[in-house]
Amino acid sequence: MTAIWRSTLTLAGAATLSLGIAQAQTPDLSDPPAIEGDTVADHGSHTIRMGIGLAESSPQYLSSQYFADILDQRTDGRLTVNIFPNSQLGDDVQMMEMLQTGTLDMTYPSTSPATTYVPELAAFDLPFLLPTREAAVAVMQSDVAQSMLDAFDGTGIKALAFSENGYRQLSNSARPVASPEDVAGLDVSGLTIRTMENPVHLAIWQTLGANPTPMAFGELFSAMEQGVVDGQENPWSTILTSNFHEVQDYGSETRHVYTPFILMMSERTWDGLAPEYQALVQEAARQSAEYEIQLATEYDDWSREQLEERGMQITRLDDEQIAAFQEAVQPVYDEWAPRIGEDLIAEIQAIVEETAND
Ligand code: TK8
Repeated sequence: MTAIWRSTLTLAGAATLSLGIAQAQTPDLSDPPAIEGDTVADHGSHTIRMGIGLAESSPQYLSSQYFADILDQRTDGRLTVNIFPNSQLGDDVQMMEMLQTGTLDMTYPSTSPATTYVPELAAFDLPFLLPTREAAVAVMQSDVAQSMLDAFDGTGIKALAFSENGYRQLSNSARPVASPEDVAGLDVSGLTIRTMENPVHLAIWQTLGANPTPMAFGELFSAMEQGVVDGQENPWSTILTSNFHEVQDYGSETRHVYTPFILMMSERTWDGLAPEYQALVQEAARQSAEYEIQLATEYDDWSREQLEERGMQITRLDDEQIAAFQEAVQPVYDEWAPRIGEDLIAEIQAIVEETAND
């Protein structure tokens, strides 16, 4: 364990004490894998600024800290990564633009707002495409996914690795939701739902009869607090680590989309690194992405239980109820599959099938 890693734990502990909350801040998390490999030769010192959307307790942050530790340890402190959490430097869209102009070195967005650079990424936004985490991981590790990363070449962004944001679940402040009718509100109005800045997500919630409002993640908490939107959708871990339960009474386990993250670097920063440093950054990105998926997995069900303990009323949906949502969003497939690419979607579905047969 390096000093950087230890300081994270201390911070988490301090937060627990000052809030006086007995509840655990994180589940029992796996320790990061030991950092192995030789120290690379001295090619100069660089400080890398990384902005991320989520909080210090999130798998996104913890794995970024591991990424930083790998670089630190394997360069004798010559590559330093400073992480800025909680969207303090901007949202996913802004931080990707900062990568392009070289005003920020690294960020860790969801794939959904990155579809403006690589349209094929929208395949991940199709609802109910990846039924299991196993299938999702197999797709993220496939050649199909690698070519999506490669497709960033020339955009000003070097895409390094996929990892897990996770299965998205609906939360809202108005009512329990167990069906598409509950979203649309037959006798009342449709829920106003914040979505990511992505047209397929907009289509999903429009089709379900909600009033979707695309909005930056960093503005979401106060938008919900002030009643500008009724709800949002994100993995349980994000709902918990971003304290959304303080302003959202209801949750529904819809699992409607599995969203990946992509760890990325400014091409300008990348081009300024010696080849040996580049290779190390790429390797550390893969290692930390793998660790992130593990942490996200450990967080998922635990976060739902924590949210329940903290008073959120969570509706579990049975297979039939999920099927009702799946049927209701079929028009999204009809509209978007041809635009995203039928062949690409078929390739992804073949990988999904393979994992089901294993
Ligand atoms: C964090 C975002 C976020 C995403 C969203 O930067 O915007 O809802 O799920 O968590 O990538």
